[in-house]
Amino acid sequence: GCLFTSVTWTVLLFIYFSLSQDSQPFRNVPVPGSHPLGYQHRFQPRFTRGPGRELHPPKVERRQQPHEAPVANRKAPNLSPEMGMIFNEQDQEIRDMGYHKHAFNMLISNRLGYHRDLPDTRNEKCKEVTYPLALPTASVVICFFNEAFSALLRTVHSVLDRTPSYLLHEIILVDDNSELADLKEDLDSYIEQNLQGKVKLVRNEERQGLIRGRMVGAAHATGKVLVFLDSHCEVNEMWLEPLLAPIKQDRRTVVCPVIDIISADTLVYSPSPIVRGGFNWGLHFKWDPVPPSELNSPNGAVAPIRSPTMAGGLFAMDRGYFDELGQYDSGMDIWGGENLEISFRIWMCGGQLLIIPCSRVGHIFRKRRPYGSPGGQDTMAHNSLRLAHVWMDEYKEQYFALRPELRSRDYGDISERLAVRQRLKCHSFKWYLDNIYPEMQVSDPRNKAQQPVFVNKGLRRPKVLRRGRLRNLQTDKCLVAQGRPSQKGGMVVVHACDSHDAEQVNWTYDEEHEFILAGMLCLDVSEMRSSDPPRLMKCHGSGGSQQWTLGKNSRLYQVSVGKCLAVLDPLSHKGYVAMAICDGSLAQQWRLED
Ligand code: LR7
Ligand code: MN
Repeated sequence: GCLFTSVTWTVLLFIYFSLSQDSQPFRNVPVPGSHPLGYQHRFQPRFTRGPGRELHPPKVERRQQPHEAPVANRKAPNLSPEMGMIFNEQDQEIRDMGYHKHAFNMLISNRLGYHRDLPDTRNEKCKEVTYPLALPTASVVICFFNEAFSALLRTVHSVLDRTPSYLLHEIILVDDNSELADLKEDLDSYIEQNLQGKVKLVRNEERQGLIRGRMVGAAHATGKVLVFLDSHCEVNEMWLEPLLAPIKQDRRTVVCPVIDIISADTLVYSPSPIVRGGFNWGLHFKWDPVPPSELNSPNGAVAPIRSPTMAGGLFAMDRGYFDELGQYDSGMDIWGGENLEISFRIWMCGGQLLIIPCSRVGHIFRKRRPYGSPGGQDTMAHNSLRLAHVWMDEYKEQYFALRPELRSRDYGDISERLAVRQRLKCHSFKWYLDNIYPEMQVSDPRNKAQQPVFVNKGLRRPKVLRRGRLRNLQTDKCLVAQGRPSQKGGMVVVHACDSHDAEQVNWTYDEEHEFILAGMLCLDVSEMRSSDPPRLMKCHGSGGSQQWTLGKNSRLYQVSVGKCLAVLDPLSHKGYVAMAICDGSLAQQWRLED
């Protein structure tokens, strides 16, 4: 089996390298200078782009780990558009099953293995900052439910690979009663064989959700500081010291790294701009630009930034302080709301919450959550309701104005949480708004229209690189919309080329690697069902399903699906096209011509 695997990998890598040629035009694409306002949605960061962006070369030879993915794999450039290439049915299955179960490209995640080098996304000045040698030790708590094995192990190994061992007290994995066989069967022995010592695995006998799950992890921890991470993260160079130093200075300081973006479709790691946490009256977390008054260092953000809220998954906090502050609300279920709850609590009860620009941790941003709650409840609403009733005083009316149906909804017993607020003699919510989040707009709750929203449209238009018609070399036909070119969800087909047909010559290919027809809709392939034919969809600007490369070898390669656009049956007048395994055949060759 082992021999077979290595032979297979050698063959795959050979094919992979020989096919990698058309990624060349996109190398050295600079990191876009991103403005925080470009951050439109937490699951659709807008500012990262560019398949095949040149990654930094490895700085140190990494330790050889005994039980990891095929060795040759690690030598591969860890990212190029071809990383998601589908070679056979098994690849296809891994990819589709991965999207279905995890909502990200598990094929690429598996190919990356458990270790990879990352671009150092810190500001240059961070490299000059020095930290005290004596810092408190950290217990890293990672709670997971049905996580992809490779993503979980890459999270764990990134911590082991990039944390000085004298600072890493332990890693505590909390399995929140996952159902996946590999997590149930292989994880123990993997830990036993490879991670003995630093990594502890705790299993919940019943699904608790991430909030109680983290409390379980914290209860097992014995290090001085708790560091929470999601189970699909990768920590970057020198990530921990900048988090520990401010806690050492003041134990009531809670810190978050900058959360870099790992693309769900390509697994490309790219930097986030420096933004801070806010929220809206729907009690959803959002990113805000940092007000100039909060930018503590004159040129570029290096110094800590006060943040009204945290995203939730990635932060460090003194363990004693975590207990003193009331841990979490154990009445909250599965997912949602705990991030705002702990943020309000930190500020209102005498602590502070900081974002540390020199600490970088990547997180896979998915477009949907791949799991629900056991009973199908809306746990976000339940949890938000609890936090509103405990912490928001009269301002909970702002929430109810948007969610009137929740006004009378039962939210369980909150007496223990009210007692926490009493015991800690916390400030009012008005104090929090006035002093910590003055940017928040408060409207008369009877006028529900006033939700602060970000306007992103028109801020940035990708530059058009080429335009013209897309001619298929086998059939000599051109790619057109099957119906009206403005019809969302419409299919594309090939049709006799006609230079008088304005629509045909109206394809544009832009710097975001999008193919746009008639300036309106983007050529898009469903990531969930990559065997569906491509369609014309609203351009979402976040790469993935709308990201294509057209190389010298004339193939129209879909980056996120790992396949090429092909004419299905060259003799049929129907002109159907589909995504197919790239084989270099004429049916898969296209020319974009004036
Ligand atoms: O029942 C569950 N049990 C779990 O153990 C459900 C989830 N989990 C685990 C899960 O496997 C994962 O490791 O909990 C972790 C977080 O769940 P995600 O990754 O589904 O959450 P998210 O990244 O979609 O959502 C963000 O908001 C959540 C609100 O409850 C949590 O605070 C997440 O930690 C948080 N993630 C981040 O802050 C990362 C950056 C995202 C942004 C912006
Ligand atoms: Mn997450």
